[in-house]
Amino acid sequence: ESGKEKWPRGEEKVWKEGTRGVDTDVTSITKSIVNHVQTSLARQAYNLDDLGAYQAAALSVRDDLIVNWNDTQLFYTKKAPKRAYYLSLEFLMGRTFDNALLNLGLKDQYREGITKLGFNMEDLLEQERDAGLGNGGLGRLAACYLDSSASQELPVWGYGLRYKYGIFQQHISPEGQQLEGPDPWLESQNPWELPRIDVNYEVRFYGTAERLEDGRAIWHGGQEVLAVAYDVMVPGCYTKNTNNLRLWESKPKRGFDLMSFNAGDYEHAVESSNSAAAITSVLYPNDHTTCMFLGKELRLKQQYFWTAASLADIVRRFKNIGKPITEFPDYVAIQLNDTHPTLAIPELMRILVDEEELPWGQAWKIVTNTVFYTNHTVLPEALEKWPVPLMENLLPRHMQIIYDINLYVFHCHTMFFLQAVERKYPGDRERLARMSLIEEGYPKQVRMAHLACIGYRKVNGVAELHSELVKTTILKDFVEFEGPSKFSNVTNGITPRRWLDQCNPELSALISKTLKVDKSVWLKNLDMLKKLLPFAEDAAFRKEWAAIKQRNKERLAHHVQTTLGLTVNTNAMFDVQIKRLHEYKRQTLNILGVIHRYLALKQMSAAERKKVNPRVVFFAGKAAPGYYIAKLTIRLIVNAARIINADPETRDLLTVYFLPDYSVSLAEVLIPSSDISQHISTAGTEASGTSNMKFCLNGGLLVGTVDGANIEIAEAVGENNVFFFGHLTPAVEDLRYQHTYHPVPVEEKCPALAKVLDAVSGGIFGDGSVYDPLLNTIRQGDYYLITEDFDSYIGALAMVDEAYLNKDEWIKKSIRTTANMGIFSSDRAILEYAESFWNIEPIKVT
Ligand code: B1H
Repeated sequence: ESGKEKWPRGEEKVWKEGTRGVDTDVTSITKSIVNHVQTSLARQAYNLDDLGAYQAAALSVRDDLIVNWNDTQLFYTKKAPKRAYYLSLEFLMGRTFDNALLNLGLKDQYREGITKLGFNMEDLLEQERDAGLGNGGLGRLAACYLDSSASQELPVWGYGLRYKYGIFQQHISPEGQQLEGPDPWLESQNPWELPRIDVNYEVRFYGTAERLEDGRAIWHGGQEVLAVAYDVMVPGCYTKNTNNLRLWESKPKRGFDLMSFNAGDYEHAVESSNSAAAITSVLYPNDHTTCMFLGKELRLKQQYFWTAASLADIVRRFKNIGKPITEFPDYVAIQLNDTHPTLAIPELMRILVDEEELPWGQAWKIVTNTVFYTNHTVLPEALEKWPVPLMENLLPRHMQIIYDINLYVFHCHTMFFLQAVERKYPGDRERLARMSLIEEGYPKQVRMAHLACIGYRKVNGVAELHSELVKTTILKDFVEFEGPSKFSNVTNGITPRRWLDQCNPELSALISKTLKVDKSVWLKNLDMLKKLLPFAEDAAFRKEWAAIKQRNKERLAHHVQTTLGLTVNTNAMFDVQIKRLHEYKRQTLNILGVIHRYLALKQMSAAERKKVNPRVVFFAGKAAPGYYIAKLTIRLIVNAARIINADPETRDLLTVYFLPDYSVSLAEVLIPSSDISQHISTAGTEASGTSNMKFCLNGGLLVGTVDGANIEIAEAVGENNVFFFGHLTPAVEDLRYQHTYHPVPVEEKCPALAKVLDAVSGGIFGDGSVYDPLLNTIRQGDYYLITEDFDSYIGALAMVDEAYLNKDEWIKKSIRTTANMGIFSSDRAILEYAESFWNIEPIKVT
């Protein structure tokens, strides 16, 4: 008897008989779908459309996920291992249905069942709306890491916000202007989440913090808001392990503020319930642009609401284990995705000091052993700073704690922070001012990255070059002060499940067939792709490889035809740049290069044109709604495309498309079709980039600057398989200095570019003056060094054309690129976090 657990309730046999498993045969699957059509949707075969069929099929898959999710959570609770929590304000999940089917290994069975029910799988997949709860790379990285954690059977949960509106929908006006529309993605039911009304916490804002004699404080008054949990199931690939992404929704604590209701102030009562709901209403679409923090109280509210609810939940789950609070770091690791959740530091201090009544030093030790910080950018405008008056008003207790950390924290458990700095660098007032958590000024501001840097156990960048830059630029003082051991690198990764198996099923099948290995194996051991290398020499294999690329191009062309009504030349080279619009990413360089090509084509004789390699250039990406220059770049692309595509002399050789409303799902169609993709940021500005990895994994070649993860990709695939150009990072600072203090006119610096600028200003794409503000950023100052890199950029594209002439060699390059991309699997990245930071281990759910 002993050792065997007691059944908790009722008759064990009856419970066991009632337990549902995962349906794996086609008959059970169709039965389950029909059942959902009839009971969950209350519909029949007579009145079922694609959307209804998708919903029923999704509910059926959801049942399977819930079975695995439930078993996983019970298993984790019983084993009580150390867990890691990934706090991210963004999770750019995209669609779930296809991913879940593939990870469960049920796609073929579902396809058969759906066909039998008279529907088409591809049509149903198109019914799902993207979960667009992120801006770009940072949010998609979080989603890839969740997939990898589950697939590698790591006990990791994500924490984020359940925005009612995801990233805005982008429309393009007839004039070529970006217009923003809301993204009410929850309007049709979301089958992938479980509302957990019973899991909720109260979160306080405003009020007053009264210090007590013993160092604690009482925070009272103000406004209380309720955080309610919604759990999103995250299935691992070919494993039962199904992790959890917990998203918080804000609700008024009481539907109405009864006091003001009784006082006859109905309007105010309704207002308070509105403002509570507003917290998780909409994702901020600003990416890393300026003015992110100016007066954005709601954004700070989002950040605190989410960190407070998440920490309360983490502490509660830890307490259930029954260990003393001092052992918190042995059971919990918290990874902060950028500085957005830095309030976790003062909040955990508040919990430990004010609620758990620990002495300050002990609390600080726990915090600094639990929390890890990933930096994603060195662009100065993206470093978070919050005005002290705003913070003092909204979070009075946290402001006290931040001041205390600055002045009184026992740094390295021996000294106060600023005092320690002072002792190490006597009399160096400037350094003290530079390092302080508070930036002097009107108003004073809290520097979140500095708080992150002293409150965290490890700080990492996201690619080798970027991690070096973090150490030598923005956090230099801290590295000098503490030594380099706290600062490290984990190069980003991408999940090969979505970014190869799901988006490029034919290539995935070819790889399995060629390696004679089931995809469930190589998709989780991506280094096995290396075994493709010898097949680059195999002509039959190359033929299959090229045919798949061609069919992927046709799939994209079909998509463009059906969504935009445009016909794409699939005999051309496909050249793709898809990412947020930002000056540092230099879409402007790309479009000016396109115009340069167009002008050159116009100059050619018919005979010369015959030798030209046809090219189709795709752009997609959103601009922050307030980012004027980025929006103007879109306008230039759209209007240039209109003229170029309509030119009968050149249109067989060059066409340009701006595909509106870029999303994860659109990326899944674009990426497998590319021959080349462009990652052309000014050296030292793109921390990593992750789409570069996705293109290369799918056998697209990279055109890029020596920046971010491009460098490591080139190391992995061989420099002869990438097209590099442009100045290197160490030159950038000097060049900028020259442009500011010894400017040379574009006509002299880069005549080829000057001609292009003149053509645009001269009006070949309509009123040229419209683009003056954009072109002037190049003519004057040229902060992102377009004039410096233009000639070598055009040179790199010429090398691309030349290399493409030899189709056989080109395909070899493509195969070798894919074969060497294994290390960019997010499985590798997440295991690095697990082993070197979090100290957690895989546990397989049985
Ligand atoms: C990245 C951001 C970012 N870096 C602030 N920083 C945001 C900053 O809304 N905000 O406040 C949103 C996003 N995003 C990207 O992270 C880098 O630019 C990429 O180079 C990198 O690949 C990606 C993932 O590490």
